[in-house]
Amino acid sequence: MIGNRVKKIFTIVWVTLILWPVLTVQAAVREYWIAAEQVSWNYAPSGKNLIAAEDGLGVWGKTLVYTKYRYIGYTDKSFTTPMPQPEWMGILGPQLRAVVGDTLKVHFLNKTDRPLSLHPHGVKYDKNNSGADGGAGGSILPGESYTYTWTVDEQAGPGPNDPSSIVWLYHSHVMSEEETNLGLIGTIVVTGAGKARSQADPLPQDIDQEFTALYMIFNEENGEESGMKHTINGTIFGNLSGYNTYEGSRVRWHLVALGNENDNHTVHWHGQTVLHFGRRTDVIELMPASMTSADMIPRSPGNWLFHCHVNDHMMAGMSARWQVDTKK
Ligand SMILES: [Cu+2]
Repeated sequence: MIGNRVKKIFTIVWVTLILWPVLTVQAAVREYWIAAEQVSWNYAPSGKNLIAAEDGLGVWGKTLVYTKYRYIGYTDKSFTTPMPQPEWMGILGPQLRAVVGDTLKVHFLNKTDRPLSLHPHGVKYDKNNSGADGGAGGSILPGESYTYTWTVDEQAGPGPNDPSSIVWLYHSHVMSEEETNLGLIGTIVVTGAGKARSQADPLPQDIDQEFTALYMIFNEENGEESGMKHTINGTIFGNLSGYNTYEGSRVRWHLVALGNENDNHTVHWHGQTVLHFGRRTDVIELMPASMTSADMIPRSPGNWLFHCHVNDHMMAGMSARWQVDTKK
């Protein structure tokens, strides 16, 4: 009798030990420290049209530097060391990452002169953590801080027809239209449960590299043409660097847009095609607040155009260059 009971206890202990890592490995609390700051932003730091030098910057080159507001990531609660960010992210705030099952904790500090917030798409939150809707985190005054807690539940992750990771926008939502135009925009990328490389590295196992692109027209001068900055990640006429990849690598492009009724964009890559929900294409349609992802395996090495295919937008500088090197 006693032997049986001992056996039973051993079995329970044994099963628990075996299952423990399986039950606990996925869930993580991922913390971010993000400040809103006033910055001086240059839409074309080279001062040149890097796509077609002979065309110049047109009316859009009249003024290139404006005061913008940005989300800047920091490494810890002291808000002293900025989080390193790849060049290709341009004006975007830090890219938050999570795996389904995780919790995101975002410590927000408003270093600007106006009330702001951080409102996420996709993740699960209550009213006080929505960064909008009159909740406690809906309007953070200058100099104040607030911690948002968001649950990355199954409904925040890839659906049955999605790739292994998907993209969501976040932005300020006190006066949403003004604040997104000021530059207070970032993205969240959520990887499906069991699809991440490891808890420390939420990049999906089936992907080598991920890029994000925001297609958006910033309105700097109340609709004056010279102030309508047709940007990719806040830059015009090829003034974005760092979209560098290799022939044969598995690349995922997360594409987002924001703005107004003229922010209807057709994202186009030269030289390669992408797979978008099972559809093969080299042009993807975006409308304001679109969020979508497309997979590419670059097949043609070279320095290629990445641009909006709407004629007016292309003429106004909505283009960048990206590089495909021969296999490593
Ligand atoms: Cu466009």
